[in-house]
Amino acid sequence: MAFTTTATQQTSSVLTDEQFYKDVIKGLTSTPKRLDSKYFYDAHGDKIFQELMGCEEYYPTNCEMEIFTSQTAEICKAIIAGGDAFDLIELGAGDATKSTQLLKYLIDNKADFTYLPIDISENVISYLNITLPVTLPGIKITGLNGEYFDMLKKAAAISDRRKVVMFLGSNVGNMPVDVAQGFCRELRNNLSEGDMILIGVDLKKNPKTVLAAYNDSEGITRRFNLNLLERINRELGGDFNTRQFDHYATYNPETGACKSYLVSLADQKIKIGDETISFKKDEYIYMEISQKYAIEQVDDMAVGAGFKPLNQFFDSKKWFVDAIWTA
Ligand code: AVJ
Repeated sequence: MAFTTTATQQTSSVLTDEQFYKDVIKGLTSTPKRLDSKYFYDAHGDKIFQELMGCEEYYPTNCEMEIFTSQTAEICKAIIAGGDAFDLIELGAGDATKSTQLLKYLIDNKADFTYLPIDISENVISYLNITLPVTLPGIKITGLNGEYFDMLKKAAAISDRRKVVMFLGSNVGNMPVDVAQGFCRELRNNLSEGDMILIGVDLKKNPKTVLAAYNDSEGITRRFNLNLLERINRELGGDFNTRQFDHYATYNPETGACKSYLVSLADQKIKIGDETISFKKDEYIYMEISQKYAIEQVDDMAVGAGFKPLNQFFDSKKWFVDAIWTA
């Protein structure tokens, strides 16, 4: 599968170049320097992330795919048991390969639902709007391009049916634990009693296994990170030389935080529009967190946010969990 379409019929994008520029300058003038990983996902980043998902060392996709293919009926029955007609909302849908397993089962079993994928990538949303009706005949789909909560509110304005919100692939890991907790609380506040969450969480495991997923031997993760510098060059008129930056990933088994950085290989000055950003040799940009959880923390997060844990589905290695929570 590849994102090649450029046609659009999505609800308008809310990510402007001005916001991107402001966030980049703010991040790179902070101490320590940082960039927001949500900006990884332009058309190039989407493609590199797809490569990464096909890479042996990047296990989360394979684990969640195993869960969705081996326990499709159990998961879908739990969703359907919550009530008749519903909106199936997916936060950060990406290419929807994993959710397609569930969508297909729901359509085959005549469940009455509309699929509302939400994604920060405009490229992803136009791709899904065009391709899913072909691969899944009979699907009702409304793609929403933008930030999670903006689009969730939009979804609530479109329909007042029961909501089932999927937040898969350990997307929740892109937030530190306390932020994730607040995010789940806000999610709960945007939902009503009887609504559901299906959340995919990457679990703590052998630290070497985790680290290898974020420091793969082919260097795909490296390219994925460097692409954000290239995106800044392309869209904001930056002059980063990506050969002057190195990818560095760390995993702390105590906290479960896997973090990645780009390290400057020289003293250098970067121009972005009218701004000049100075780097010292060995100075880093903090790029991303991919938080891993102990299984006990997953129910705690649900309860802390005001949800009731209903179900947990594991892959055979117990490296990943998809949990259902009810509001
Ligand atoms: C899309 C946020 C789930 O953190 O595992 C993969 C992104 N970054 N490799 C993750 C990512 C580097 C991914 N998520």
